[in-house]
Amino acid sequence: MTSFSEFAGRHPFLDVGDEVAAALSQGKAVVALESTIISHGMPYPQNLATARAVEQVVREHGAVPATIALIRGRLRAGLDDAALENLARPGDVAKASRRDLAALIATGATAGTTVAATMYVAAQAGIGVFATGGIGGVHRGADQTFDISADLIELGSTPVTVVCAGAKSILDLPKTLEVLETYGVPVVGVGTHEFPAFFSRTSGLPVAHRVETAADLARLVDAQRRLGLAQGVLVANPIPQADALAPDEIDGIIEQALTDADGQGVTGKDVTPYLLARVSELTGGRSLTANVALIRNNAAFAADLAVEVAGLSA
Ligand code: PSU
Ligand code: MN
Repeated sequence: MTSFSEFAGRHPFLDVGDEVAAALSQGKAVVALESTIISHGMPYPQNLATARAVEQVVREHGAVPATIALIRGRLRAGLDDAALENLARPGDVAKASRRDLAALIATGATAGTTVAATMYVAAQAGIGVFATGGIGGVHRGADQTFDISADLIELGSTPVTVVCAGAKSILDLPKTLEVLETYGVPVVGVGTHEFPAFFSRTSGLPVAHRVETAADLARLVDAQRRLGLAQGVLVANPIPQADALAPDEIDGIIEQALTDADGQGVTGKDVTPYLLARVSELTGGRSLTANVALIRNNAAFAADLAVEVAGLSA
């Protein structure tokens, strides 16, 4: 990635990779991918293998991947392999949500971007579809801690469609859905009327809207855009049946991880990474296998969606 296209100059801190810029200027399908999942969501080297595999899945489904991160003080949409490796290797990589961007840019830092920060960058670059694993949400005990992920506020204010597998039950899922409703975010189930719980396909919690195909969803996304609404669309795509974990298997492990986080006094932005790592440890890697499978599944569906959306505006 040596030269940057027409986007250079439009945004003072954003570089869009050549392939991504070319696809955008030709109205072709592009899928944004986040990078906190690489830097803080999975262990090395599985994180690097997954980051590469997810880009490949997006390509196989006819779209161009745009992994987004902060690299030495510059926001980037579209990473080369050296940048992916830099984010994946244990080292001096920060976690950037929206509130961290200015400070990290000012110090020339390298960071994985959360769903919130990635949505901001995607919107700035003109990318409308974004795939991830799970979003942040309202933490359990939020009535005391007020720990509510900035991902939810971003979904309420930035018009990007985010394909996820629901949210992990490390979070308070009913409160997460309530906050999304308050912020006016459409939550759409893919082939389901239930909000999936990341490792499992069901949570017992209904979602307001359901689609069966990427083509159906493209019409919804197009209507949201033409309405001029500022909100994103949250797409809840359940983990494939074959990869799902039994809820009673994972529930006890999540309880244990939450107790451990409490005991260790973990707070603020460290809570989510701590819980993710602890759940992975306690399942002996079974959760990691499920995590990889659902991300690939989301990347495939997001690419199909981006192709459909591109077809609508062609
Ligand atoms: N949930 C997951 N995997 C992840 C994350 C959340 O199952 O990797 C990451 C995402 O990048 C998400 C971020 O945007 O954690 C949320 O962090 P916080 O709760 O601090 O807002
Ligand atoms: Mn938090």
